[in-house]
Amino acid sequence: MGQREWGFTMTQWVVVGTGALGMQWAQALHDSGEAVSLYVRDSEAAVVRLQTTQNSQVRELSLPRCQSAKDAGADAVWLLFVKAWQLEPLLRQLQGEGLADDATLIVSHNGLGAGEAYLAQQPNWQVYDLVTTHGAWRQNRYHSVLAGLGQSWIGRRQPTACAGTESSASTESSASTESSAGSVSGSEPPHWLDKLAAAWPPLQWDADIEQRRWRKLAVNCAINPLATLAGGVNGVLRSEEARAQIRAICEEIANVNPMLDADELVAEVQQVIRATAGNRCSMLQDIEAQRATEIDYLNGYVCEQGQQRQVFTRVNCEVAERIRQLELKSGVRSL
Ligand code: KPL
Repeated sequence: MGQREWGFTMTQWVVVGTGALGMQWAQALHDSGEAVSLYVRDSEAAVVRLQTTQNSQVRELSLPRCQSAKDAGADAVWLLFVKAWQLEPLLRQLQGEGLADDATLIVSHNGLGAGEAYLAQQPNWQVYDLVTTHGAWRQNRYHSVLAGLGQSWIGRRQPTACAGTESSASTESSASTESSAGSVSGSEPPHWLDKLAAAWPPLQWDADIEQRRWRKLAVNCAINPLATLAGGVNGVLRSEEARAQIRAICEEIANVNPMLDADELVAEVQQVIRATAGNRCSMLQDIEAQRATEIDYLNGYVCEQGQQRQVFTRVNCEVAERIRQLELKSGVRSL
């Protein structure tokens, strides 16, 4: 359990990085009276100054910098808002710095498959997945702008429906062990959930977070690469041609994961396109900023899973290849 003071359980939250959503969660936890620090590696300062904008109102926030995993204390709850490809190097870094053997980690990124094999080797880590539909973008390194309010779900990490059986078994065996900061079983919410939910509602416990992650995967696989290839805001995907591509992507995903229904996925994608019609998706922003995209964990992941299971995923494979070509051109991927 977390540190107890006068009968209350104190939770120490550590937000990793200064991604747009991480900064908004840090602000929300701070506003709700929680002890939050920020893990940033490229600064020597004791304090990190952030700005967050919501409804055109700019707010300033100073948070203590967590200098290494050891500083955070064994009971800390880590919020990892990173790009999918940053996850594994980050976990290795934290572990090298002395992250607690039974650390509590809340992971939030687009896609599936990131750091999966590595996480499976840490049976005592308490890993939770956070899926959110809040939208935010970074005005600069330390300034996050909230683009739209959404909702969030969190659940204990279960083996990916399509993950290999070895890693599944070791993750399952850890799901029923008690942690210093986490829950006692895979389907029971941890003691800190209410605080997180109070900080930025609505946030719900989802005992089957894996299926929600797959649904978000489908939304990202349909919108991100297609809007990026079209070079426009998400609203460009309302064309007939885009609708046909979206359907093909969703059908392939539903074939890889038969727990999903292709019609429901298509409807969800169309609803997100309507709600974010004026936004430039994160993949397009990455390409424009000459950053690596998350394609390997989106359509690339679906393509790989299709090949492993001998399920037809031609459209996802083609789309992944076209985005990789863009990355090659901009020099963020090498052959
Ligand atoms: O999450 C998104 C992203 O840009 O990564 C979507 C849902 C596609 C909205 O832009």
